[in-house]
Amino acid sequence: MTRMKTAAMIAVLAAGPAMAAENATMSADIANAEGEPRGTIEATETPSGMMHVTIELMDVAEGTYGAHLHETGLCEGPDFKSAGGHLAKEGEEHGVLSENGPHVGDMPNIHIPENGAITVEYFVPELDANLIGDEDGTAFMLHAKADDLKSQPSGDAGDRMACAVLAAKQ
Ligand SMILES: [Cu+2]
Repeated sequence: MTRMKTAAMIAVLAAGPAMAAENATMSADIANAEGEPRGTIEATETPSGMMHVTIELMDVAEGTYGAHLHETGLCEGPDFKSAGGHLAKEGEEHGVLSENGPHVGDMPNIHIPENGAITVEYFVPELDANLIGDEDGTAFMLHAKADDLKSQPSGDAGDRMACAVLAAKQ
């Protein structure tokens, strides 16, 4: 009996590293289509179940821009279409102004001031490191226009301006 328990425990331990550790952190460098750095993103699990996301942007023209997590962790310029649509669960529609919204990957617009730099923090429900680190990964996307928070499927936020592939932080 004791031996069986030990065996089971070893199996659990062996499975451990493949699963996201508690308070796992995912991070990435953000770059535009020319590969020029535009900042960083870090997403950390919290005991509440919400993900704490911190985005630092720099060298972005003053304005208001849509920001989302996209379903595929692939940033191929110049259009970044490789990142696919928004990270979303079954049946979710885009935007907090939609009855069936938002997508898990929908985040508030980011208002860049005149100096081109800002740091924002979000608490994102329904998001965790396993979802970000799923088979095809996850990308952060900064758009060229503001997200209207209701147009399907992506808030009419325009071109994809800067992208980042999230990965487990070492
Ligand atoms: Cu987007």
